[in-house]
Amino acid sequence: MNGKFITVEGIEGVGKSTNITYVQQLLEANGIDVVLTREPGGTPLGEAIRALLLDSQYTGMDPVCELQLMFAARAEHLAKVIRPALEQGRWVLCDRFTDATYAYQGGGRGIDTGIISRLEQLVQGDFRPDLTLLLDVPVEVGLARANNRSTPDRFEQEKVDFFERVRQAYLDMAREHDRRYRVIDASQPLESVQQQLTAVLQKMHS
Ligand code: Z5A
Repeated sequence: MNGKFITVEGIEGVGKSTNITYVQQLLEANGIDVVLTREPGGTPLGEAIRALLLDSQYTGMDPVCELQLMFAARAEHLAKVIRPALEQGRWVLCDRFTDATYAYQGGGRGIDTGIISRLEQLVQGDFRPDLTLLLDVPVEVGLARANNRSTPDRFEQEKVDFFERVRQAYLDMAREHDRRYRVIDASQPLESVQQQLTAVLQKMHS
């Protein structure tokens, strides 16, 4: 595959949505053809699964059900959007991917990472992102930013200790996969966050 696959990760309210558009514009300004997408979602079927996953009506959803819905949406997304775009030489910029499953279903819900890894192998084989941008903030900062918004979805109703485990799982993955990950200090003002992102991306396509 010729294109590059970049994922953006972090706990709730870190500023993924705010910054992913900035990253897209930066790449496009350098003549790169970018497909912006997200997980769970990114296809009609994936978006229908996303609606189920976020619906507060299903509070208390069984963690293994949740895990399998994440990978079901991902299989469709890979087949219909991600792999075809990369094969055409386009770059895919994705708001969350499998690392979110390790962080939320593994770290947050406590599902054994060996089980997640088996599903990852089934759905993706050896396919992994070329670059993962981890926007990192202390949990209280992320939650304070997110709380300024509308009605909380099923994940946003979780307690602080859930998000502490999610954040720790991300930081552990960043250490383990340090060639793929770049950790961005997203607690800084937006201008500084975007300077950090620019520095990382300039290195990538220079
Ligand atoms: N999930 C999962 O469990 N397993 C999986 O495998 C996958 C996902 C793929 C939906 O994801 C949920 O799915 C997610 C994990 C789960 N749930 N949670 N939590 P999502 O990515 O769609 O939802 P999200 O994490 O809740 O995203 P978000 O709430 O939209 O957050 P964000 O995009 O990171 O934040 P934002 O909207 O860009 O910024 C929040 C506010 O902060 C906003 O007012 C900004 O203006 C402000 N902001 C941003 N940056 C700054 C700085 N630097 N300074 C000051 N203020 C700032």
